Amino acid sequence: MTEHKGLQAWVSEMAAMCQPDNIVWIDGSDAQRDKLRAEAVAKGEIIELNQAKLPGCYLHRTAPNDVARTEHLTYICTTNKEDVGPTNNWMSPEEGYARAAAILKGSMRGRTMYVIPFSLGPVGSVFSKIGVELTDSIYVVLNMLIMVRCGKPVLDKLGTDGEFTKCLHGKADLDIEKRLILHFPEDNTIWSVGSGYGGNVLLSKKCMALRLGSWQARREGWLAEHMLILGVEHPSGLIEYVAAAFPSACGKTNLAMLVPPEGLMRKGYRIWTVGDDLAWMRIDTDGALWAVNPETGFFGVAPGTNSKTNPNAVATVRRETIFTNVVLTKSKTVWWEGGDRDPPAEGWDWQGRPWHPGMKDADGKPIPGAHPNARFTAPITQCPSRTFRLDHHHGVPISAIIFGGRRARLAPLVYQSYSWQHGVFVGATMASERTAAQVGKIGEVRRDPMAMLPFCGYNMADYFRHWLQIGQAMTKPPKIFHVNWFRTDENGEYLWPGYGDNLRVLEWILARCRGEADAIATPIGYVPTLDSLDMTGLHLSPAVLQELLRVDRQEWLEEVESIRQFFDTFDGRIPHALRDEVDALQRRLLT
Ligand code: GTP
Ligand code: SPV
Ligand code: MN
Repeated sequence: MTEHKGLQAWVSEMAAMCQPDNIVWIDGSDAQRDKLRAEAVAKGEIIELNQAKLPGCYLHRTAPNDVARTEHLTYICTTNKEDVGPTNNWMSPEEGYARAAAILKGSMRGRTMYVIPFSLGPVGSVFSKIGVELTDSIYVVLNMLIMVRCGKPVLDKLGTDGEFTKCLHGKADLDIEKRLILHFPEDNTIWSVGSGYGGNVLLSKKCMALRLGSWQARREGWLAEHMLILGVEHPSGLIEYVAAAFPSACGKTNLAMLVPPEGLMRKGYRIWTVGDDLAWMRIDTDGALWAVNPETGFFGVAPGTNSKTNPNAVATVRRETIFTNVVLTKSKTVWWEGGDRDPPAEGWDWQGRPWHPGMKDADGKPIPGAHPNARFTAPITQCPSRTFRLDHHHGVPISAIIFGGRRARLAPLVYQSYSWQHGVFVGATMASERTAAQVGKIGEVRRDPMAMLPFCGYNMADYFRHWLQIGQAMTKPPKIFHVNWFRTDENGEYLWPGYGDNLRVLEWILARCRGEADAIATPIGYVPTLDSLDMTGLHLSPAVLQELLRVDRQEWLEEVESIRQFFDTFDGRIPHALRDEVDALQRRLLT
């Protein structure tokens, strides 16, 4: 399939190590995909769902110990340890290759190795990067065919000597003791072994687009981010785009597919979904920031997805979708907690065990049918709100960058930074509170700068410096904002309705970018005046709105101390400009 000598040699070398029985090149055709589906069904790797109700849909179950990204087994392998900084696990390249090779050696005997050429971004665009993933999992192949552009057009573009990221994935024994997710930025290489879970094995996603992508972005002067991208169409027909970074499980998918609330829908607002997880952004010849979603599919959380919280997602997963770790019903349909219908009277849980609603474990706790991190993989082309600019080589122009976390207190509903430098400070110091579902003290603040804590592949102090430099290189930089949908009252109830109503906040943000909406200058940034948000059709008492927008000086002074401690973990490497911003914030809070 290719005349690329370097690619052929690498495939042979990896095959000599893993020793598969066969090698199959993925061409991206429907015919080959259908054959692989049938083979995976025959082998029990996926289960065919009710084709009358869910055409083209399949169910996959991962190993019970393999249901989420394993950050403690994820390493960046570089010559110098300081290059990866305090937020990454480090290993030397020699040790990384040796340890993974010991597990991979002969691990594909009796199996087939698939070769998947893929492009992140439209094939041939200025943004795009080519990767080739080798894997012994048909589930991975079927997911990749949805998530990224795959096959022959990519090989044609690669030609005889094009550059590509070498991605090797082997399931081996799916043993957590023999699982490693290794990144070699100096060799443009990723090796993942011992896992079958999405974020660990779809190597285009977090491994290439973000961990290696962030290295390439710094070197080449662009940004690789954990952000959704969406367009807001105004009643006038104008479409403006925003990119937003929220940590995992903080609502990127929801915001990306937002449905306008009744009042604003009637005025003529409409949302265009560009992406829900990744954004690659560059400065174009107009001096503005332009973004593409490097992917073509969603790998979204299933539990909690229903016609009220995310009708566009529900419509997207009706066909050609792979469900992972959800409930299987007797009629071969799927169900999850927080879904649309009542649970089935009986079925099989995510591990394939007989399950019925109300089952309790030995401690009397309800046994969920779907795993809390159960996911759907579906093509963006099936999303009713998808953008018409998916394949545009220049991407979309970004008017605003939004950072956000889950904070019961402190952060107001929305505020605007005073400058790009201040905005970088806001992103670098963003935090999200731990939920009961995570280990650690509930409510404790965990810093997750720019929602990239698990995904920035190099020293984050240098990453902040890179962001500052990008700001200086633009003549028309986006404005930077911070949002918080999760502020609560004294009873722990959310003060803001969220979901569709978040459009009211987006509208204020975009109006600020056009220099149109009113704001008050507070110590932390510009906050909306009480009457500057469009509340058509929403009845929220002025007292609640006031509370949502309140800036508490005492709480923020405590935050300043916590930010200083966080910066100290980077051994003096934090850019001076950001230290200046902490000082300036403190000064504004004290005057
Ligand atoms: P990854 O795919 O893991 O990167 O995460 P994501 O950011 O796409 O997260 P997702 O959209 O799956 O997060 C969903 C969670 O956020 C659920 O718990 C939702 O209930 C919650 N959520 C989303 N939007 C809102 C909102 O506007 N208000 C409130 N209160 N909760 C929200
Ligand atoms: C996340 O955890 O942020 C995800 C899912 O989007 S995964 O692809 O597994 O990283
Ligand atoms: Mn994510």
